[in-house]
Amino acid sequence: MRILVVNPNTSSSMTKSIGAAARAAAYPSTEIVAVNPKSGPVSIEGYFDEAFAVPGLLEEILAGERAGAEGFVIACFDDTGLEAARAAASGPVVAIGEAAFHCASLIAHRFSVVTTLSRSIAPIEANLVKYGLDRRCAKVRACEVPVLALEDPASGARQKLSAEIARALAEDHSDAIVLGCAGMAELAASLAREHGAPVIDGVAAAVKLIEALGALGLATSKLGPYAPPLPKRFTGAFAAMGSS
Ligand code: 5HY
Repeated sequence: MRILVVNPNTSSSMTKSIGAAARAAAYPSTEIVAVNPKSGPVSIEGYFDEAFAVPGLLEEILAGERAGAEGFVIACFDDTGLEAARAAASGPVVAIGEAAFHCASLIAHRFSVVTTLSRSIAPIEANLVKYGLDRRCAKVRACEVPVLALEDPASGARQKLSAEIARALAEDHSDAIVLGCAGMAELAASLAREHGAPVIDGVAAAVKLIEALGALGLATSKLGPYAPPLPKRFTGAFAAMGSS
């Protein structure tokens, strides 16, 4: 199976670490192709960045579809452009937030999410309500580490993240932790050992769910809101996205 993993921000170094985490989780027979758009924000922190990341994400999804990708992972924790991507692609599309929430709810009574900055909390809380999983989430917290600081070992990011996880386990009565950023993927295993609790990374969770859907022969239903976009003219900067 070929899975396209799209990092919706334009940080190629982050795409590299996300691709590595996806390959580490995938079956050997699964081909992982990790990409990011050329245009858009270098990191996504809040609604404004998210809005500008969507067109680039959809361009990558459509290019992946033309290149034969059979499954798609949206590797940004606010599940950037998920519904539009499901309309655009024929194969299954799973976003890392949704994947992590579902996996957490299968192995824990309640989970806490630890994301980057406070401005990222509201979009995540809105997604939990949209997915009907808000009752399983004890709290969405921020460790106040900017997304790109996660890549800098000298930033103290891991310590701040670990300290917020300790507070979540002590105060939220949750019995699992969900990492709230794709840039945290490679820290999941060591943080789980350190805290003696399940720590879930959405990148790995999404790859395994796409493989499972593939094995079940399931793809996005095209009977309802995820039906292919209607052919129409697009104008200006997005003229290429349209079809007559
Ligand atoms: C992410 N931003 O996973 C989100 C995390 C966040 O660029 N990749 C990003 O803070 O919303």
